[in-house]
Amino acid sequence: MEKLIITAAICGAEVEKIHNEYVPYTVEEFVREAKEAYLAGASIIHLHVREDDGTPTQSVNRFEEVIKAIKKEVPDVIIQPSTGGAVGMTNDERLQPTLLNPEMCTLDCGSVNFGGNEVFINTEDDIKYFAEKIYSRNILPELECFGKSHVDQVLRLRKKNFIKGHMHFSFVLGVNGGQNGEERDFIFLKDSLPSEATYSVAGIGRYEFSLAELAIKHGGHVRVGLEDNIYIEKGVLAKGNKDLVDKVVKIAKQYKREIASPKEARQILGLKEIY
Ligand code: KMH
Ligand code: ZN
Repeated sequence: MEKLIITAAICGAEVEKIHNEYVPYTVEEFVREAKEAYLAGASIIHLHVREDDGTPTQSVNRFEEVIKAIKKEVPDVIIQPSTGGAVGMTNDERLQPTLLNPEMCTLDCGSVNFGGNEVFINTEDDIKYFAEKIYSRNILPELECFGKSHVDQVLRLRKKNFIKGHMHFSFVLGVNGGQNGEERDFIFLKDSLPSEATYSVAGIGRYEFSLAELAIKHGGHVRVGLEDNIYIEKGVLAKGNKDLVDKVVKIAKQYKREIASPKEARQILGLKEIY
């Protein structure tokens, strides 16, 4: 089996320090969380940024500041900025970090009730607009799917050539409003992909480690992090993103799945070798 790519989603736009004190807000905190996750085995950092007071922002200047500081400490890690941002942001606001030409970024592939009563809007025209900007900046999109209808949307857009090149999916399962993250949900989604595609799973809350284990067993890749889940086990808060990555590495060892370095992750995803 391919080596395992671990993505650390270190911050998100919703979780706050009142939920887990290790959620990063300041540049120093971002560097700490990214570096420790990398040292634990993460080759990709899925990145949202915040103002120092915790307010989510898609400001290109803030992304630049945080990415530069992380890269100074861990130059070879793959940075994957979010273009999802937070619910309610405009498309151009969300797209700002792509102006920095990162290697990867997310592309959200459908709308979903988010956390119950909010709606995370990604219409077909929105997806086409994001895709056009992302490909024109030579960025590999991670195709974020909150359910099966989003996978179907990607495959329809692929036929019309709006989605190009290597397809790397991320199944984000367990959002209140999206698809659940039970084994049958996972199997349904992974079996819907063309054989040449790669995928990662991000289980929200209680689904984080059960989905990680399924992906490890079936040859997929894994995302964990405080964006998705703040607990290392039921009722016990994780002491930072590294705890969550450590736990995935332990599960991978049980299945004899080796962990991919950033260089190996680039090979698997078809990214240019820049280190
Ligand atoms: N914060 C969510 C509304 C992404 O990063 O692309 C969207 C999100 C998806 O987190
Ligand atoms: Zn995100």
